[in-house]
Amino acid sequence: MGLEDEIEIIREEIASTPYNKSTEAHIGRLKAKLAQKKEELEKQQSSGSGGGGYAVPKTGDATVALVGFPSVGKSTLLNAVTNADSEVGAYEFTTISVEPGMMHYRDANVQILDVPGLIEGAASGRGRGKEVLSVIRTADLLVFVISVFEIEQYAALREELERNQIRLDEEPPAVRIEQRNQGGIRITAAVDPGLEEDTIRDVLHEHGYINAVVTIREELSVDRLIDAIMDNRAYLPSITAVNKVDLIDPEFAADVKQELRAHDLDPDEVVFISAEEDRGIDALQERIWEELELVRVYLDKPGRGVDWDEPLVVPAGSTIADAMDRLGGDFAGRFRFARVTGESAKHDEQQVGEDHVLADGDVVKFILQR
Ligand SMILES: Nc1nc2c(ncn2[C@@H]2O[C@H](COP(=O)(O)OP(=O)(O)OP(=O)(O)O)[C@@H](O)[C@H]2O)c(=O)[nH]1
Ligand SMILES: [Mg+2]
Repeated sequence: MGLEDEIEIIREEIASTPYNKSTEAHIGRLKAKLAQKKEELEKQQSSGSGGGGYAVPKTGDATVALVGFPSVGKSTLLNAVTNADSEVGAYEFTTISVEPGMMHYRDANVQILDVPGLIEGAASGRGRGKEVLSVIRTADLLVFVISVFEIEQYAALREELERNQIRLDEEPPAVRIEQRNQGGIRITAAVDPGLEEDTIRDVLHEHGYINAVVTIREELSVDRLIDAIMDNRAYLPSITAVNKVDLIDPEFAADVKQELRAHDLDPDEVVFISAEEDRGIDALQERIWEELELVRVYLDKPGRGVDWDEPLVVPAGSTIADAMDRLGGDFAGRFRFARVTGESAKHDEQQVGEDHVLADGDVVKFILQR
């Protein structure tokens, strides 16, 4: 029996088992087994296909992937938000490889990747799905691009990614698993974990854990527990751009909104655009910027003053130490303190240490040992 058949049999058993307290542990074991088998299958397939050709080097301060079916307008959008010159065509699969572009926005450089149409069935290794998915995983933000006439595609896109271990708009599970040499599986939960201890133990056993300390800080489902155990999950935020609004008569706007709600999209959350007519592009760029949660730090360089053109761009929550990491060189070893002016500082030129958390627009002067 091949792996595919084994997977199908486990799937069927899960589907035909009613879920309740007495079957929870059993279902947990089945789901854990399923996750393992799927991973095995994935390994088999990727070793055969050779891969390659889709590794896009990350450049800039953050990377955004445009994800959508063929012909929804991804290439047109890429051209509208960046300085790239991506191939645009009126037929499907004109984008034969990932097209990168750079979006300059608010003094930051955001790499935008136009990935080829993510087709249904890609998960099973057909088409270019695997390569496309591997590029998507490395992004910091996904922009789903759908046409105003094909809103139903949104669910298919999300399902495709979900099936491929890309978790959208959710935090990684607040679960820590530490291997031990003895003592069996011990569970500490800061909150009600939502699962029976036996279920948690069985799922971990199924994944090969014999001795471990499991710390749980959220209410879990079996699926979330498995996500916590597997280290191949990607957790990505997403936004949705609804394109080709120029083709919609204003009197149908209400229908479009209803259609969006019917497909689990909040009309107030999506960004309406016309990539072709350059409408809504500014708003989309602003949303991308907001979702990336970046912080611009302007460096006051000795003898040269503040560089207002090219800030250091770091994720929100970054500290002075993180900023030095980003700058590289032998900064950290010579660091004495920094002077910060801006939102994060109590007053101008506040003297701070490595742990100081930076805010957008801060001006920083590093004081180093000579
Ligand atoms: N009316 C209108 N047409 C658009 C808009 N955006 C794109 N198009 C057209 O839609 C067609 C497909 O656009 P592309 O940008 O090539 O679409 P794509 O998503 O890159 O397609 P693939 O590369 O095949 O995946 C082209 O004829 C575009 O001119 C828009 O906002 N309004
Ligand atoms: Mg294209």
